[in-house]
Amino acid sequence: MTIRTQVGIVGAGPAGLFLSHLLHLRGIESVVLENRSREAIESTVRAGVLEQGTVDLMNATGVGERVTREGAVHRGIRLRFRGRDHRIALSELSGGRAITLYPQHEVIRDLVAARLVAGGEIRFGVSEVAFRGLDGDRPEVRWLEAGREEVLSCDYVAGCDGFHGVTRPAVAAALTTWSRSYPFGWFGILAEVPLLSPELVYAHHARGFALVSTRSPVLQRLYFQCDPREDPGPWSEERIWDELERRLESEEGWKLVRGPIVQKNVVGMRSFVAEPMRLGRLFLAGDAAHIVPATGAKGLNLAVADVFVLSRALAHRYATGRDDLLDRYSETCLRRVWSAERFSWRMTTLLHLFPDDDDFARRMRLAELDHVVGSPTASADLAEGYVGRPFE
Ligand code: RFL
Ligand code: PHB
Repeated sequence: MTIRTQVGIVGAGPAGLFLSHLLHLRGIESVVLENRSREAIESTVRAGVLEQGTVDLMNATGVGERVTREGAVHRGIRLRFRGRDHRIALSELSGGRAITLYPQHEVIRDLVAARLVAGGEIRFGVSEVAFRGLDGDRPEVRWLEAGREEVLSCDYVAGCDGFHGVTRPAVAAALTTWSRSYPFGWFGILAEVPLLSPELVYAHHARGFALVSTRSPVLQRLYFQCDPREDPGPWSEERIWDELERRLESEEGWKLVRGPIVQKNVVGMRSFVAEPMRLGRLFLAGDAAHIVPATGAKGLNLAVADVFVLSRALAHRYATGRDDLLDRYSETCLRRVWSAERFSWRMTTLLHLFPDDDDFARRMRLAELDHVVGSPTASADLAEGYVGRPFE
């Protein structure tokens, strides 16, 4: 069966769902194809930090009610090293901007609900997504659903299917890529304990990096640097808490509170960019086109910034028949992408231990940290990168 739409979107992550929502608000039809179930995408734990630009866009487009009510606005972060905390006053140093702690799967729930209420079409549980005619005027997306082959005939295709999706590989021959795998991963846990800190704590310790984040007043998210191949299975709760306690040690009376660990996993740390982000009528957006290590908390925010640019360019094309904004899509997005790549790489190298560090490298990292918290200019530079630039 062939379905006709204006924009075919592969992937119902933040990029795909936000794109579909933004296009709808501009009167453009889309169909979203997602290989997982609605339950799966609405419960997978990933990001937590939303930039002000992301929250502003949610509010401006009618999906900001819950993030405004339930999200926690943070106006600073703490860098902890040599057992002491140093506050980076994000808002004071960035002209009043702030970050909001609100789980990614709640953003997904808000967007899915908004799309379905507006009559939007999201096909869950599809498989074998493939493309035809991506370099022509009428690209097609084909897939299997409940054992049947379906075809979407569209004007444009958006590849929003994340780093492990099928869209980027389908055009790989035309792309130039840059990447770096870091020699460590993050061991992440969700724990049922009360708030551990009023602001996020990024800790640099001789045993490696650790991070205290939050999901709600009763559920906390913590991470510590580990071997990228670490198997979280054998780690007992006690061993996890012992490791976190060591790395988060404080001379200032801060105490780690232990409690039940309800989830644990290990994620890799990678930087990756594919250029260009547009090939004919195919547009790549979000993790399908670029990955940042999680230290800078930028991935979801970059995905939203991409589709903001794309929705505006498509709306301009449909309204005027002109291609100029679509022609500039890749270049416009890549400026922000490379800036976020630089920031995330810098935060990662500043805070982690690298296996080949010698004593001098370790000492230099401490000198860098002293510089970042001691120099108002360096603190402001970090704050500006962390809160992110407005989307416009
Ligand atoms: P996603 O979220 O991966 O969504 C892609 C969707 O496409 C589907 N899919 C397919 N559908 C159909 N056919 C196929 N062949 C398909 N293949 C895949 C997938 O099922 C999925 O639903 O990509 P998107 O939309 O580009 O969004 C990117 C963000 O999810 C990602 O950048 C962030 O999670 C990164 N990230 C963070 N970003 C932030 O901005 N702030 C943070 O605080 C933050 N913390 C994090 C993070 C990522 C982490 N992990 C798990 C790597 C913390 C962690 C631990
Ligand atoms: C998170 O809460 O998951 C989180 C917070 C800060 C980061 C990365 C992830 O830098």
